[in-house]
Amino acid sequence: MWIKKRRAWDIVPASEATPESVYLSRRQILKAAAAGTGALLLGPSSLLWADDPKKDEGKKDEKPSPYPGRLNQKFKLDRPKTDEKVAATYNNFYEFTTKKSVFEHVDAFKPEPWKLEVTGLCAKPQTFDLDDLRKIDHEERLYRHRCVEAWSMAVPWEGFQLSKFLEKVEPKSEAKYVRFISFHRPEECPGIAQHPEYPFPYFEALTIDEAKNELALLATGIYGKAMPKVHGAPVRTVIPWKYGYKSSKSIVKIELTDFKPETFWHKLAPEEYGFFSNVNPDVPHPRWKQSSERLIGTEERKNTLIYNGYTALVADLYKDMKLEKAGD
Ligand SMILES: Nc1nc2c(c(=O)[nH]1)N[C@H]1C(S)=C(S)[C@@H](COP(=O)(O)O)O[C@H]1N2
Ligand SMILES: [Mo]
Repeated sequence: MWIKKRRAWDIVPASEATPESVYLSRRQILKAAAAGTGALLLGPSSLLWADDPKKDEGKKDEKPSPYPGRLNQKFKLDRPKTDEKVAATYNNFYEFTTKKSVFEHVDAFKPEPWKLEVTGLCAKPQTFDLDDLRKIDHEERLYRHRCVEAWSMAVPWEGFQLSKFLEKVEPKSEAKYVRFISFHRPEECPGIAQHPEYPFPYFEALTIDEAKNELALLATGIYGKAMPKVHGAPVRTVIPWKYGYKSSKSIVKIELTDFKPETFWHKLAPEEYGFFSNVNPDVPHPRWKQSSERLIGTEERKNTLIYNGYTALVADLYKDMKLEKAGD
């Protein structure tokens, strides 16, 4: 019975990101001091008390929350938002299970603390922790989200433009592609041992121009809160004009390359999943015809839109290319 567990849409609250261990150990030291055990005399920890040690006592160690970000009015939906619980109980996240009930398999997943390394062909490679990411100005964007399995949802993401984030590392002119690597912790992910045929960690990629497109997001939340485990806590990409598998969940590394990187689904089935994987109603996948889609929750069917309805913002990226295959 899943309701006995932590509900799938319960998020890791931003408050859990506070260095509670530091806070507790400070209180423990204070307690020890009060008990006269002389802890304060033990080595350099006493330097902690250069300022008044009591001034933070009883105060919660709170960080400003970036959620919800300011709604970016430019991105409008042509359909109602998907119900939050529906979106959080129907997911693809193969590290946990190949079924849609990911929420029943994420108990062991510990998305905090976390680090995101940005490396490769850039002048300023850097590693970001969650506090660094949450300090970046967040916005909320309503996007359609379309899986190649022909279902879709429409959700409010919380995050910032990938382009703005990449500026921080100063990509070199030789950087032509951007690779995204997801986390790899088999001990927290029951799906990994169950499916040795899958080449985890999950890996994906975009051209640098796609990554710089204003639609491409680095998301740290959804529905006005920090990202729940099922949607790819604590940080993922959102590439709304492409099939869902191009949006990588729970990423730990972004790499700028001068070569075209291999991608997870292309490696497994190159005939079925191309590199570009733009949503295209006219090009069927061998198992799912793409002309229409099922809206999860309401089960309504809608005609699929080329580029998932984002033509005005992305068509220029592909104007000189001939794209034919489902994935292309
Ligand atoms: N690391 C990782 N990222 C992933 C996947 C996955 O299995 N592992 N599945 C992809 C697929 S197929 C889809 S449709 C979307 C689903 O995102 P959602 O569950 O938040 O709707 O995540 C994508 N990102
Ligand atoms: Mo998908």
